[in-house]
Amino acid sequence: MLLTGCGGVQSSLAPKGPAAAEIAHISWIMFVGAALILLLVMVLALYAMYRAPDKRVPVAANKLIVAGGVAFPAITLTALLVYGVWSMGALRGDPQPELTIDVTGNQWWWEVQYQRDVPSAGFTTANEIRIPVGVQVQLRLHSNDVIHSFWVPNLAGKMDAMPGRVNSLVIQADNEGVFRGQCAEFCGAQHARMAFFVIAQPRDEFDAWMAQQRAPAAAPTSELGRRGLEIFRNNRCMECHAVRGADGIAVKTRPGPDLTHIASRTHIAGGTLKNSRDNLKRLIADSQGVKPGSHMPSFPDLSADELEALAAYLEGSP
Ligand code: HEC
Ligand SMILES: [Cu+2]
Repeated sequence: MLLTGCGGVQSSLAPKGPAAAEIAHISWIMFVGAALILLLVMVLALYAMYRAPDKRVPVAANKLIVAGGVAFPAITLTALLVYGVWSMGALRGDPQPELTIDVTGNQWWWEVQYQRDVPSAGFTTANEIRIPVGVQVQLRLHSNDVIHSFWVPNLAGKMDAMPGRVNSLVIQADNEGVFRGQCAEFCGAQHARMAFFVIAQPRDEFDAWMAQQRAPAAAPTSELGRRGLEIFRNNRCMECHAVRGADGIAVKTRPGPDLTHIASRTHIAGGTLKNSRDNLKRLIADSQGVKPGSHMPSFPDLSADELEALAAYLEGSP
């Protein structure tokens, strides 16, 4: 049990960016301070219990109460409050974000929009936020339904995503890495399967990824892929999913994740499954088994061949 806490994955005690480092610092100060005070109280309790009565040093009760019960907590808590407020200021600081990303909570997945204000250059992905290493990135947090909370413990504190309001959170990763995050506010049946990944990459890799995402999906070249696109068109998939390039509509909001370059994502269904052909087929056929209650219907009537074609089309490979 104790050792599972030491891996550093999704742990605020393993900070990988300045905001998280500040939070970890406060946590340690509070932990050590509380441990010292507990030690003091225990020593006093043991003294009172076991010291021979005739050898005890008498202290007047009201003196003890005024010193230990009023003055001491007032001083320590005030100091902690001042330090906490000061750190909050340092956390907010004066961000100079190089990049702004719109992240929208949905029951139960995250929509991620790059350059939302410039539709011709923008693109949309899901449950995966790529950022360049070492720069401040501003996230504008929205919600389409209920209150969610965006939390990547290795990089920053929690921030609510609320309907009708835009909250801002600045994240920065000091090094390359993949940081798991999760919705941190109970938001319904599949709240626990609403994870996401922040992937910090060197600038050139990030720019290459941006360019690749910006391009529309290529038309399928294989027979299987073409069949997959046809099945995709004929099964209501497009009512909920956009694939830029497949339907002639550049950017349009649909209730489900944008599937344009889904092959490039590491996971599907809010971190529930690794992204593989088998898992794509499994999710499409049995979404309600994988994520019961989710807004993606199961398609149990698709044959194994049809599922294979659909997955091949979505992966953009034969
Ligand atoms: C009624 C709307 C709706 C329809 C119709 C629909 N989907 Fe979905 N789909 C969703 C939603 C919502 C999600 C997100 C589920 C979640 O993770 O909670 C999703 C998730 C997915 C994902 C995983 C995407 C990711 O990045 O996590 C794939 C792949 C997918 N759908 C494929 C399909 C295919 C193929 C069809 C047609 C056979 C289809 N969907 C029909 C709503 C729909
Ligand atoms: Cu949630």
